[in-house]
Amino acid sequence: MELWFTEEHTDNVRFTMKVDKHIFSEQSPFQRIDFLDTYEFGRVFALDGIIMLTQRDEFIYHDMIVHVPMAANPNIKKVLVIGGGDGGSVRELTRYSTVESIEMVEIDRRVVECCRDFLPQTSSKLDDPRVKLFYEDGIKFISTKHKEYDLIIVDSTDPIGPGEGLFTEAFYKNCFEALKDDGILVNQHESPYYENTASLMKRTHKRIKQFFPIAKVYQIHIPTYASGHWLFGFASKKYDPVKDLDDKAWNSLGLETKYYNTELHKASFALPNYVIKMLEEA
Ligand code: AAT
Repeated sequence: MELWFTEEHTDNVRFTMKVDKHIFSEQSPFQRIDFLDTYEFGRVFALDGIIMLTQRDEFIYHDMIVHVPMAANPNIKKVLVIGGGDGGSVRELTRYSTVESIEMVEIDRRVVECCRDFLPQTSSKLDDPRVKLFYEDGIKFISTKHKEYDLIIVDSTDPIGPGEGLFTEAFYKNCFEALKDDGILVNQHESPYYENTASLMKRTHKRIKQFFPIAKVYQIHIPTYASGHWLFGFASKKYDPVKDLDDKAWNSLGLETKYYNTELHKASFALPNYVIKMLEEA
């Protein structure tokens, strides 16, 4: 018998992939955790039936959530990752010898434990000596911080379930407080394409731009996320992600990346007209 995994992208659209093997399922105190091996995308990690990452296309997400801010300010030393329990963002951050401290706040300890068991591809650098793990709600964690971080990466689930508070005004205000005077906030910013996520992405932009003098979005192409067209937010107190990009400085680091390059960095901030309009209306 054939086994297929289906995610509902909208009430009228479904995305289905053929499963080679069911690996693991568990209901944690926060969410349902699943790991599956698929023919096309390798190992798939899902929370509450929504794909968080797949082995084949996670490089796109993690390259772009990390290397874009790191190239915009080469002096980033202290980083906070909120969510991201699979370890993919941390893995990319550890490649910079200039980064001195990486704190990761993941609400669900079981996500980290399961990814250590079933996803070494992303979790392998969680034991780097610069990394400190906290199993707490990121919303609460950030509320007591003041001018501590050069970069905050919000690598979160969608705003349904435990990730909901990571998309609120109060949370973005606290991120602003927690960042140094030249700090950068990058966040998972939903998709502009289908109405269900487009409304979330507009609302998110509206909330972030209230607090940050520079608030932009940039795009990535992820085959396994709804519509394949996804956005990250880049909010900053000082650095403009395109004008302040020092191509030469980043390229001289000699980091090998499968998706990111400095030309794509600039190009990813060029948006389709319908997305520009949505952001203007937000
Ligand atoms: N690296 C890509 C994977 C993710 S997973 C996002 C993580 O955020 C999950 O492990 C979840 O447990 C954690 N999380 C959710 N809410 C909170 C919170 N309040 N505090 C800390 N961690 C939290 C991102 C996938 C994006 C999917 C887009 N469709």
